[in-house]
Amino acid sequence: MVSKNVLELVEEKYDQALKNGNLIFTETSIDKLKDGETGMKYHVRYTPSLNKKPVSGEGESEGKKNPFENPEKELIVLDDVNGDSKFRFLLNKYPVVKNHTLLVTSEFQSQNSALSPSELITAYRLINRMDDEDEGRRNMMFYNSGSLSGSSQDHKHLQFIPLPSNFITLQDSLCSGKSHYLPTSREEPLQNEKVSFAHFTVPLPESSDDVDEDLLAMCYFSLLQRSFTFFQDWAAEKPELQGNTSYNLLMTKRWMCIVPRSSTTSKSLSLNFNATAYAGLILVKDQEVLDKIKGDAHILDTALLECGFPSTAGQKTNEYDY
Ligand code: B4P
Repeated sequence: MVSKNVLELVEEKYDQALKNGNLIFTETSIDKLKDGETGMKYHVRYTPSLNKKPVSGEGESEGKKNPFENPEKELIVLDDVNGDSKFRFLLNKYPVVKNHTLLVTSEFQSQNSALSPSELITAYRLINRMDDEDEGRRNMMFYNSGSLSGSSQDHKHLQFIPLPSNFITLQDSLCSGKSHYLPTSREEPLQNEKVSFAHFTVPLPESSDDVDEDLLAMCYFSLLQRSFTFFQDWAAEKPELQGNTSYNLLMTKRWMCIVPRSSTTSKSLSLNFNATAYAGLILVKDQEVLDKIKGDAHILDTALLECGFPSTAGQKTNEYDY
């Protein structure tokens, strides 16, 4: 069971690690933008200094090491999250937002593997413990899976970031006022009709008492199934990418969403996206790119589609079923 005071532990550990230089926080400036055509809101973070961060698997030996095999003890918040030696809970060493954390498997597992029911419920419980609705504190978990998902580490890790206060994500708007249901061929996952990229979303139950590992696993697999339809069609069109099943999973207490991915980088914008981008949280390291986005926020919708697949809003499952 996830300990009750986990948020306190995260904050204490974070302050200590920052003070002692075990964690490298990068300052960002933020522009709040809205795409007038789709209504999607964006928080665009700009940080030129992140260009200097070591790239995993390249260059120095530090970059090649698996950081989650023997994590730095100064970053460990919980060494054994559930008392079964399966998961550790760590601080992100290179955050751009305070209290960015990671749930990592204690033994190596591939970042390409599907999430287990126990990983899903552990992530949900962590969110539940760290959220405080009265104070407007909400967290989002994301899982970048597959080589085109924006992931840079192969060891299985789920990430948690506090959402900006009062920020309404694409998925929040979709799920507002909707009750939980499990997608079937009669009732499709939600997608915003104006947004161009596929983003299969389901509302989760209001009360955490109604959420268990079976419910989360059923939601996850029903959304994943929709994504696999694209990969199957793709095998015929782009045989070089056959077998690549990259996607982003995003989850808050209110919803779960899966975005199938076709590329890490938008060519039109020269910008990399991970899961956070599909909730409207964009990280930009280049001034020229930032200026373009500020000139017309709608170019983000096009760029996100380039790295995803076209939306199937309004189509029935049997029209595009796996
Ligand atoms: P991945 O899934 O592999 O990759 P990522 O989050 O896209 O981050 P990436 O490493 O590619 O960095 P980027 O410049 O895009 O996650 C690996 C995670 O492990 C990362 O969080 C990484 O920082 C962390 N990590 C690496 N070495 C570690 C170590 N020794 N100990 C503990 N953790 C370690 O982005 C830079 C940072 O900003 C990343 O932290 C990223 O997650 C975060 N970020 C990106 N977009 C963001 C957004 N829109 N809002 C807030 N944060 C964002």
